[in-house]
Amino acid sequence: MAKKTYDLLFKLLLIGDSGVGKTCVLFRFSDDAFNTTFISTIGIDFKIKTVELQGKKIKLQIWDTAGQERFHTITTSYYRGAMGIMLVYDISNAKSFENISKWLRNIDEHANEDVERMLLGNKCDMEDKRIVPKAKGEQIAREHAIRFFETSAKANINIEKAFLTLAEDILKKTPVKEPNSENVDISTGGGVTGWKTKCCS
Ligand SMILES: Nc1nc2c(ncn2[C@@H]2O[C@H](COP(=O)(O)OP(=O)(O)OP(=O)(O)O)[C@@H](O)[C@H]2O)c(=O)[nH]1
Ligand SMILES: *[C@@H]1O[C@H](CO)[C@@H](O)[C@H](O)[C@H]1NC(C)=O
Ligand SMILES: [Mg+2]
Repeated sequence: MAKKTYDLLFKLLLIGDSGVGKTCVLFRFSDDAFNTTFISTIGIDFKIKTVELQGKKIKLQIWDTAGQERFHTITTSYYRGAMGIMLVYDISNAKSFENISKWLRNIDEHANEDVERMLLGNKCDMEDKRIVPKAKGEQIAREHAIRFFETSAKANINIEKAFLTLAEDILKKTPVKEPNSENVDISTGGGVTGWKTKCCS
């Protein structure tokens, strides 16, 4: 049997208004690149990136949703499977920040109760165009007891840190499994071989 190339699979989701930079944030993380052309996401897309945390190879499957209202039905159907959700606004766009409370309600309605949430104020490279003070972002994050970073996909600020922190927070909540069982598929709970004999004797 072929060995798996990772120990855990985490499913993450990016949400927020159209144009705040969700696709760029993900592209910076997955390909370390940036594009100034705005190509609005149609429906949903995803990228894969494997990271190593606490000696574990963690495969991140990151779903990038379209912010446009007309895709709402399809995008909200992806909330349920997410273990972590990044909620993004644009520090130069007041409306995208006002809409954060709407997106938080969407999470409450459609995601798992124990989903790990994170707030990102993106485009922090545009200090001259800033409308939303950093303190406002910090405040709403505090009110909802979630983490907050200001990021820039363009200038590569806090992008990797945000993803790794979210993955780490999910890892902290993940039950610890028997070590030294590299042939055991611990990501799905299905097709498990040898787990019972190792764990419960
Ligand atoms: N200055 C600056 N521009 C950015 C940044 N991130 C994204 N942009 C620009 O913002 C525009 C929108 O970025 P996207 O990533 O496509 O936005 P989105 O949130 O995926 O939009 P939808 O797919 O429609 O929901 C593009 O023109 C990007 O180049 C950033 O960190 N700084
Ligand atoms: C904020 O949400 C409203 C209602 O869903 C939507 O019509 C509007 O386009 C959103 N704002 C932005 C900047 O996308
Ligand atoms: Mg997009």
